[in-house]
Amino acid sequence: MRNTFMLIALSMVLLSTACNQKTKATEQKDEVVKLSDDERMAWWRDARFGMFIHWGPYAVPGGERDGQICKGGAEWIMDKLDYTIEDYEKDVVGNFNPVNFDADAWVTMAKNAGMKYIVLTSKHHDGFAMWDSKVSDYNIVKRTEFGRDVVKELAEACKKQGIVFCLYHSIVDWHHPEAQAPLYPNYNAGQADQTVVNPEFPKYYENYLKPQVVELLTNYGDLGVVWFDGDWIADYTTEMGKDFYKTIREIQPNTIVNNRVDKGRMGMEGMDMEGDFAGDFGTPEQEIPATGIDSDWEACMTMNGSWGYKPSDTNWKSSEELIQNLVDIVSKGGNFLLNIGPDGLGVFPQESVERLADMGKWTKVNGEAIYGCQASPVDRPEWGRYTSKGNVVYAHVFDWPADGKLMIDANLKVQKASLVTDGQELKLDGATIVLPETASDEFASVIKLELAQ
Ligand code: H79
Repeated sequence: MRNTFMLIALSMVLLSTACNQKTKATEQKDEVVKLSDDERMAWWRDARFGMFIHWGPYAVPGGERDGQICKGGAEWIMDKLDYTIEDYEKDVVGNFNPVNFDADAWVTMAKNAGMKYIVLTSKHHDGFAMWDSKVSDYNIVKRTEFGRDVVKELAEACKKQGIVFCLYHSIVDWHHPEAQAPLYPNYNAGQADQTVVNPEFPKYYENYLKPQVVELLTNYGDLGVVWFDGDWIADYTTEMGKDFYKTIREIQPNTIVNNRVDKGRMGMEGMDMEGDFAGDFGTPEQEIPATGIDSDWEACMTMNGSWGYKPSDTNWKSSEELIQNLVDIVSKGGNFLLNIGPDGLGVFPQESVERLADMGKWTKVNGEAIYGCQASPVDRPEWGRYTSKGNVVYAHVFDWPADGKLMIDANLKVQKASLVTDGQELKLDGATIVLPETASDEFASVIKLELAQ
């Protein structure tokens, strides 16, 4: 009885802080309820599936300049195809006029796909701000004919549709004079040669990078996550990282910050090495860890090979692969942040729209086996993956057995098995489940296993 009461009270606190933090913060500054780390992470751990959006002026050239196509991500075109700052401002920023941008439509597509949060690039390595910044006029409102505040429009659309709004922000800046260019042989020197030191960088950190993030934390309501990138440059230090993390949590105590705010990350694998580093979750990029990890993590991934819009890259992952990636990630205790690179007019590529729709169809039916689920309690089976929730284990069958017999891990004491698709109960024969002839889902068929108490 007492426990039930505590649970209800806790849910109310969680709900009210999630919904009203801004109101409270603006009306009665000292009344923001500071959550414990587990309470603060609760929505994110339940959400499991989010949308990454890489969008900026680089969407205009889409990875191509004078017939040349840049290698890798098209958001790197300024560096990869050697734009001067002046040429980038003129040819790329100068032609950015995304008249078809529709924040509500974007958020609806994320929501219908089953995604629970959106992470938008407020600034990528090119240094261009996608909001009406007072710190610098190198931003979408002051420098484009378009003139609209994209961060604001998306923040509002997310709030309206019940999606958690989050921002990606790059520490690297190829436009700010104190962050790089005149001091380095090329924009990327700080990455290639870790011995190059830029004595001006601390000024950029204090007077530009930090104030811009403070602006975003102050003027756009609650941010679910602040997602940093560019942590690898030698000029950025662990002292800055710890100061940044502290500053952010002072303004929004319940926000979540990724581990790239500090210097603990071990390469693309994304998890922190041993040591005292700031950050709330690990960030494997374009890869899924081989086994489960017993701490918070989120794998980010593209649908083709590029984060920014790149029509020349037609190497799209199939809907099946993307759905199975989501299942694989949740079976290992992680979140899936799946990227979209809208084009220069503000439209999602058709290939992405189709894949989002397929994922939506799947999550609508099988969402109970994803949201609020934890890692598999047993080793991964040959035919697919397991996820778990309390006393239930979900078997996600990727390869439907031809003989109609599904071998279940002997450590699972299954009392009842049923198809998630239609609730149909399945016959149990020891550690074997007797299946219908055809798979219940074309991508991943889910069987609910209720365990003995
Ligand atoms: O925004 C997208 C990319 O543009 C950005 N991250 C995603 C989310 C990105 N920037 N650079 N990279 C990805 C690749 C960088 C790789 C390296 Fe390193 C940086 C190689 C050496 C320094 C990471 C840190 C791997 C080793 C150390």
